[in-house]
Amino acid sequence: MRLGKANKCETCRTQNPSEGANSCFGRAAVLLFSVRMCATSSAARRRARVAKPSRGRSVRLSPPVVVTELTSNLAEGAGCSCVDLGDSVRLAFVITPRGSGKVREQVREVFSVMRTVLERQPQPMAVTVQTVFLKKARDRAECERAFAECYGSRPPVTNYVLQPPCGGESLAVEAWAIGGKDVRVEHFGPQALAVSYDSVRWVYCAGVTPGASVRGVYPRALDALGRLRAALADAGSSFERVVRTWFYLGGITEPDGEVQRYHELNRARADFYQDIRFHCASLASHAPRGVYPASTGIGMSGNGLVASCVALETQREDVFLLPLENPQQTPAYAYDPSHSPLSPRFSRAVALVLGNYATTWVSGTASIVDAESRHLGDPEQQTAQTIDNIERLIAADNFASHGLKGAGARLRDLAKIRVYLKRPEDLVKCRAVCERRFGPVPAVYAVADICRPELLIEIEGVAFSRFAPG
Ligand code: 3EB
Repeated sequence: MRLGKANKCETCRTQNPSEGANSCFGRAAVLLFSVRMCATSSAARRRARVAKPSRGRSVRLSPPVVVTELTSNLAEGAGCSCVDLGDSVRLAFVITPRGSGKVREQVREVFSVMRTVLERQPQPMAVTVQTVFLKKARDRAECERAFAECYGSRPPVTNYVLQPPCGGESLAVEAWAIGGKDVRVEHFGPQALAVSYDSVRWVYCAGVTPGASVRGVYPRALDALGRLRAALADAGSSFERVVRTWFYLGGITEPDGEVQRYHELNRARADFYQDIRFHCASLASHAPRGVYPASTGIGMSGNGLVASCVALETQREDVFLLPLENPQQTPAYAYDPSHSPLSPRFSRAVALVLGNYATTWVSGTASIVDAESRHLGDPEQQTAQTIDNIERLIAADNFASHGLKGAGARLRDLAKIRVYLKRPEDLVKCRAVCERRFGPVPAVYAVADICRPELLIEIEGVAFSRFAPG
């Protein structure tokens, strides 16, 4: 990635045209570190508002859960969030090299940016899962080789998805790292990995694709779901424990015979989930019916299918899960068959409360009110409606009306977002709305068809907030 002629670093506010991007982001890393150590540091551009009354509310005394640093040396939206959950620390990276050089060099730059930040953490960190957004399918093999060289014997599980970064770059990378006292990472081949600490065990599966000989979207989706189940089993987990899924489907709005490819994915998922009782063990007592993982079902170029998931194993008694629906949206699993003969089986969000913290996975969210698409043809209003939907979904009063008081999150609590755009030309309008509403959050903007042809924008994310039972 190359620096622009007069590229100013937002973080250290220096004119920095001669240095490599790493050194500057390295300074961001120092700040990241110092912000965590000293929550009153004012040097960094932080999203978390510390000791600053927001909209007339009382001063927040506890340190923020999410602290974000963006850097302008990388493409727009690139950056890192540090999520401090006490016993464990997570870093969420979004890195989009600006460069037009060899893919191998771009991967090495991505890795070196991450490594610089990781090495400055006070404890060892491991990259667990990453998603590589690729412009060209033919770059994949080179990308894989380059990452293999970088990570050596401890690679993260990786999704390669054909969703070109909106700025025309060859690739973007979203990656999660974790560290903490007693954090243990186990590898189970290229598609499954487990992280354990404090009597919780996270299992990440990524890059799961159907067998090459399977034909038709329905059989391919069933095959991929079966392989996800096998990957979960390899890592000592099971589908019952899945909290979040992603399905990337080439030609999602195109027909498969007489029906839309997305509808065939929904049919396979509904059939596959038929006998699965999600989270019977660890549900919050007021959990509603329709207990499904949070999910994203999204397009990509080509005609492939990639599936990924996160599962949680625990015996702890202070852990509970809450599937959330949006009061202004029909639950997707209850959509009328006109939208898809078998409805998409997912929850609008799934929140996990663990000790004093809540993690909220926000499903892919679009400009849908009740069950209808809104603001047809208007990318700005679709973006605004989508963000309104997310804000409402994760708000404390929505948690409360699902039976959980003392939890909830705001848009500023999102550690990273993904923004899918059907049309890259909508980027500037869409991003302006996102930046205004979310503040400076690491963000991937990628080109993908949304499952309904009239939808232009879809957004997902993960929020971290405090839980204060009361
Ligand atoms: C919607 O609200 C938009 O099929 O897993 C969003 C999130 C959407 C997940 C899925 C689909 C999925 O219906 C589409």
